[in-house]
Amino acid sequence: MKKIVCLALVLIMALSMMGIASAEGETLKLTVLGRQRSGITFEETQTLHAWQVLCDMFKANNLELEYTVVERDQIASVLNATLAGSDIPDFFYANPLSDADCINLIDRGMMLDINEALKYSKGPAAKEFGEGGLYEISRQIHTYTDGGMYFFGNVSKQISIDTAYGSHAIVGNNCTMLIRQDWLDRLNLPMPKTLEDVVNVLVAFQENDMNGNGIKDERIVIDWDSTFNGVAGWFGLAPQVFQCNRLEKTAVVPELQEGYVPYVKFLQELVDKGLAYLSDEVSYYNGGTSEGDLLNTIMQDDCVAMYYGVALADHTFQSAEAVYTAMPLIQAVEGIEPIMNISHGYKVWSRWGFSAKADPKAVAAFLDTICTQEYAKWVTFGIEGETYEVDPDSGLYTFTASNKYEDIMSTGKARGYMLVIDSFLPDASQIGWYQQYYGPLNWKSYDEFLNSEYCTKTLASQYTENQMKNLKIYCEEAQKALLYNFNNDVGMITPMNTLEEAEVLDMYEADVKTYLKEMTVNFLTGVYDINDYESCVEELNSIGLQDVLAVRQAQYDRYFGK
Ligand SMILES: [Ca+2]
Repeated sequence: MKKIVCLALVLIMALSMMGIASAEGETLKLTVLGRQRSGITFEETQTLHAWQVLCDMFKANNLELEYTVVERDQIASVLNATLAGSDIPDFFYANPLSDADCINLIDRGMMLDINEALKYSKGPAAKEFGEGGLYEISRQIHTYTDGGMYFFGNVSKQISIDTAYGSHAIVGNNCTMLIRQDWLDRLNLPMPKTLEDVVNVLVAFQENDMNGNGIKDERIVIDWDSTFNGVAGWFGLAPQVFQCNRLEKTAVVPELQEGYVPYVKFLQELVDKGLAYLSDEVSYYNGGTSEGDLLNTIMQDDCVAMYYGVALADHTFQSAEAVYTAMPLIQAVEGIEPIMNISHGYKVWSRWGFSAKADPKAVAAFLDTICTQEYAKWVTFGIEGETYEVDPDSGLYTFTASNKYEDIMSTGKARGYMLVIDSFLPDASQIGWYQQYYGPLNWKSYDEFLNSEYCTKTLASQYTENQMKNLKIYCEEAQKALLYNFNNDVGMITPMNTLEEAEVLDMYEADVKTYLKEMTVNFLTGVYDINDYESCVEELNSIGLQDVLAVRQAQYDRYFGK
């Protein structure tokens, strides 16, 4: 008899617990609209272990996501069609929308103020979107004029050094001019220190037929239609249009800077003397783009005397004896300080948003998931023991798998970054945050970094002596130079527009940018005459340059709290 009572009590307790569980554990749902990741399809992604791990992370917060993933080139039209109708997704990749489109959605009451959802956060999201949190930078630029936060961006924290211009991500994107050191040595020539030296060295390389093919083809290769090319930096030109000079807190147009006319004249000299070919329209980057691929192709002819690359480049496309050294900056014009591009170590980019009809509790559960260390590690490193290892002594995370499509599909192993980022889920990469190496991978000065165990042991074991020498030269230059953001500041640090600003940009910016992109090449090919520079500036102003510049400046003013 006693036994039965006990059983009944257990049964009642179990039933009442189930009752509580079902009230609390009601599955929350969100619909998601994103675009196909390049390389791997959504169907393929769903077959991987990493995908299951991701689903489990959301499930642990009682959340189920229902995905609609469209082709990359169709996301803009699908998004616009969807937003015009009634069946709006709860969460979507908003990057293809213009600023004016986004503001329009806010003004029509179609977007959820993320602050409202954060009230339901169980901790991680409230913390990370708050002061000192990882997403603080996103709150800063995505807060609209009415105080609501209707969008948020991807964020990342990289291995970096703190500078007066902000955090400098040191291991990737360390752009520098590189010169054939082995050719300088063979001719017993010193490192060029002036523009005249550069010309003389290039002439000497051709005269002495350094590559031995009987052709005067040894040359500097330049990305002509951009000021993101190293040479422009010698003339103090910002690497991108409307880039922010963080020292003066101003929006800068390189084509209007003091060094621009001397820059064009120097390029003209290189072209006229056959020391640079206009047909070499290359980008700094070692592959992955058509301009980067062209650089690799040219390199196979063993004729690249100088190019804009990265300090840690391995030069696999060059002949085996080629040795490149990072060039110290050249001051091209007296009174104009040369500049460098640096990749910011703490940044935000791209845009995501929730529609007003999304359940704020589900939104909180979503944000609570993506704001965890678990998600950030999954994005950046993947799954421990499968795609990364943690050194038990140093705590250093090492990614051990491959990012190549063929390898992912043959091994079934991938990190989150390759599957969902920049497509239908946000990025929260924190490479410098989770890799502990006797402390976080973040230093107070270049010297501190160069003397760190991470640099002298870990990096030194991964790169050649020459690559490490180039990194050191790069650091020494960065320490002295005026620094600009490697990425486009527009969209990265510019806070949201007002509707009036968005309309000005819609009206003028595309034409202005097209004109600027073609301007330098037009001088070099004789379409324009550099002696007639002033009339080009007048033309630019007549198509709205000053209006666009004023909007960008107003945005930077808000960013800096002016
Ligand atoms: Ca030659």
